[in-house]
This record gives sequence, C-alpha cells and structure tokens, in this order.
Amino acid sequence: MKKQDVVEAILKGRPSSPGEAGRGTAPANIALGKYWGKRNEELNLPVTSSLSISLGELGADTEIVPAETDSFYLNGDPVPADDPFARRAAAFLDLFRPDPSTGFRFSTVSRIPVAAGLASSASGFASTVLALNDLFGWGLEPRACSILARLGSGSASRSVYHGFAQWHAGGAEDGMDSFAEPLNRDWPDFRIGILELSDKPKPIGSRPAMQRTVETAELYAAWPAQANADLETLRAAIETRDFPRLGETAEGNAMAMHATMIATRPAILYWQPESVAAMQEVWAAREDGLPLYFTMDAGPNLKLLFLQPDRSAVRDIFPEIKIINPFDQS
Ligand code: 2P0
Repeated sequence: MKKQDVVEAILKGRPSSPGEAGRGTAPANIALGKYWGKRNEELNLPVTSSLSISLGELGADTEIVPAETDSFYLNGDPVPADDPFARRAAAFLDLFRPDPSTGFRFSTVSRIPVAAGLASSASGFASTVLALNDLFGWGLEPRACSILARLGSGSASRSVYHGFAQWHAGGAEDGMDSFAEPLNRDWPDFRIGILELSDKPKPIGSRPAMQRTVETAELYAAWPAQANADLETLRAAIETRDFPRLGETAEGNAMAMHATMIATRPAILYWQPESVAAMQEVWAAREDGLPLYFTMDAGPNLKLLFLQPDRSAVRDIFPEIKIINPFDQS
C-alpha cells in the first residue's frame, strides 16, 4: 500500500480541479503521551496511540496557488527547489497534482520561533492539507484531513485540531482507522513553558531515530504497554482536571520514551548537560511543593507543564521560558 493509494481512496468522487487559491492554518502540538515507533514506514502508521496538546497561536499558515511551475516560500522568502523544505513540500504536493504538469506556488508562514526548538513539520503538513482541502473544495471532514496530514508526518495528524487530541493507532493495513480526534476538553489554566537550552544540531532526526529504536532496542518491547496505560491515565486526568496526575504521567511517559532511545544500539541521547540540570531543577521545585512537570521530545529542550496560578513561581526558576496558553488562540 502506497501513500498515493490512500490519497486516491480518500479523494474518490471529490473535485479534482483546483480553485484560484487555498489557505490553511494549523497549530503546532506537544505530545503528552508520545508517538515513538512505526508499524508502517510508508504510511507513518504508529505502534501506539498518542495524545497531544496544541500550542495555541504557535503554528503555520499555508497558502497554495496553482502555477506554471513549482515555487516555494518560507516566511515570505523564496526557498530554492533543492532545499530540504522545498523537496519535502514538493514530494507531498506530488500526491495531489491533478496531472504531473500542475505546478503550485507554495507559501508557508511559520509562527513558531526557530529558536524555540519545536518541530515545525506537524503544523506545516496539517496546514498544507487544510490549504489543499480549501483549494480543491474537497469538503473533507477533519478525520480525513488528519489521515492525509499523517502521510506527511505522523505528528501532523494531531495538528488538525486545537486543544487536546488523541491519535488512534488503528490496526488496518491501509491506516484508514489511524487518525486523530479532538478530546473536546478545555483547561483554561493549562500552561506550557518552552525552555530553550541548546541550539546544537541534533545528533539524528526523529524519523531515523525511531526506526533505529524499533529495530535495535530490546527495551522497546516494553514501550507499547506503558504507552497505552499512560494514555488512559492522561485521558482520565484531563477529564477530572487532575493536574499532578497529568504531569506525572506525561513526564514519566517522556522519560520512558527516552529510555528506549538510550537502550538503542548505538545509543540515541538528545539530552545535553543543560537538559539534565533543568530536569533536576524541576524535581527540586516539586520537592518544595510546586506542581511543575516537564516533557521532552527528540531534542535537548524541555517543555514545562504547569497551571496559571504558578506562573510567576515557575518564571522565578526559569526566567527565560516562553509561556503558551494552549486555549488562547487570539
Ligand atoms: C511526538 N515525536 O509524539 C513524538 C515524540 C518526537 C518525540 O512525533 O517520521 O516528525 O514524520 O512520522 O511526527 C516526531 O516525529 O515523525 C514526533 P514522522 P514526526 O510528538
């Protein structure tokens, strides 16, 4: 099964001629229950379900306009066709060209500060799918948009929504049951603090890293059960607004994911000394009674989890953090 087969199945009977222009907006997201490992590399089908919170106004706006030839723009600047950004976008657009000669002017404005060390592929691919849906007038449901976004990048399946979202692993070979859905639960006091610790280049991208983990880490066998249990706990904690339970579970889940990477051969370690120092500061603050937790992705930075009333206490410890209110999209 190829990506193109999935696209054709979803777009069957939908319009195939583009309009004048299409636009889409999507937020970035941070997983509280992580996606780490695929059961199908071609379709980005995950081993486990995952659960995320979107990052409010931090995200991407994409505009797609049919043109004679392809051209690519990032934050208003032209990007050469051989740049990785343009190549990845072109390969994704190939799935949707009415005929191979159709070109696109593809323009993305990312509202994620480069320095924040956040993945931009999730909001990038989700906003691209929403722009295509607008351009062609497909009228696709969010669920179908989530499946198409997943074909670009797994975590993009969750960026079709604001707030908490769960990406169901599904079990079908064609991945038609592997899409994200919103939890439809808000939490106005919920805050995320982005703690940028290092701008050193990553030792390895998350895509090859998760592949190597699945292939070589004996410890990975323990991951699916842990991930599934954590997901249930996270859902219950969101339902009851039990913040310590959510924080402990999200933090433990991130550490368990990193443990599988450390057990990979050769080992994958995204942490820098500054990452470990910050973890210890979080734990010390918690010992002192502050309900502060962290999560980490495929990089050295921490994402702090706390509630609005503790904002200034958290800022006293980490003055440099960027604070995000996921439920404020203004
Ligand atoms: C996540 N990450 O759940 C996990 C946690 C990184 C660590 O999703 O290969 O860019 O495009 O499906 O989605 C990063 O991986 O990977 C990621 P692909 P993706 O957020």
